[in-house]
Amino acid sequence: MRIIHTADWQLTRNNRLQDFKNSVNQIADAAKEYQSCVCIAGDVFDNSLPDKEAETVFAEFIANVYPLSVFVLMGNHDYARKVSALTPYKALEKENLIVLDDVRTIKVDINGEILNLLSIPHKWKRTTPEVIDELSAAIKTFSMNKQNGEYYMILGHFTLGGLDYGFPVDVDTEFIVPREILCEKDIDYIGLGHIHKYIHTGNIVYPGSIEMNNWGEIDNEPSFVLIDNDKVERVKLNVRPKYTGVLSQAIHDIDKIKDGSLVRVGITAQEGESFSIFKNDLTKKGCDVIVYARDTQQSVSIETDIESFQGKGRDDYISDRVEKAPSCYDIPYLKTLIQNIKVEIT
Ligand SMILES: [Mn+2]
Repeated sequence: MRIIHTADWQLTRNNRLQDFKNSVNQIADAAKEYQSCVCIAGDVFDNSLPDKEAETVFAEFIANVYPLSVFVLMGNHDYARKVSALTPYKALEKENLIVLDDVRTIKVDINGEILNLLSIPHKWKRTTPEVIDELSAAIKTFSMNKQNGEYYMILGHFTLGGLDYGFPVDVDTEFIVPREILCEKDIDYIGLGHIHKYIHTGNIVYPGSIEMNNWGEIDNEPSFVLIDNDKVERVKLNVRPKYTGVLSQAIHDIDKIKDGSLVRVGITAQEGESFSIFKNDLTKKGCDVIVYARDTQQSVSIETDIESFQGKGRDDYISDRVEKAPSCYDIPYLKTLIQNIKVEIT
């Protein structure tokens, strides 16, 4: 039984969709090479109303790997109460595209081997005792009915309780599943999504996202997982290099910045001229450059890399970010800072 486990594609129309598509293509190539099915553990789309560009990447992937089976689970980004991002795909009733938007078990024949899947989509905004009871019962039933020689896998999109993720988990707003209910010993593989970095503990795996979604993820190397019977292998994706730093440091690091990198630079209102020269150098190296506005005195930074956000013009986006800045910031001051930087770099 060969299975590719991936998650958190978060496809959306932005200036980085090509990077994501590049990763999707590597997953398709691997699936075809290993003749494996593909399990996407949630958040294939960035939101419940995916744009045409994002849908095209996904639809092309399905066509590309045909007739290999693709199981796609609903995550919190795909989720909508009535019609989710996945509902139209479910309506297709395609044999090789199985949409999992509910807690249920399915049994499928994959090249003569039997795969049993229990799906746990992200339908709850937070953990309640009732939900945990429901899931616990479903997992128990699933593991108790085990047939010899068949493969048993849970595909889930949630935060697994009790792990140290390196960032705080808000228990009031996160859907957290306690590890104790997963019946780990009785399940062959527990394939999760939602946490954007590779985590492998026991037979529980988060494969990580397929590209960096935001700059907080710069150190998470994107990957997917290839399961070949008992063997579980992490496969790192070949993604473009990234660099982030304030302008003075970035200028110092110019030789370290690899060709074709995505580069993010923090600049102050006074640095416009040196930034222009630096940006020119980077462009020659085939890099894409985005900036964020910063101010040394107030240690303020406002993202201005708005090309990566859909549906809003650059200036609207920046104004919006400034308006919504935490109240500890001096809003009129921020406006002036942004305005100065815009004048400096355009
Ligand atoms: Mn998620």
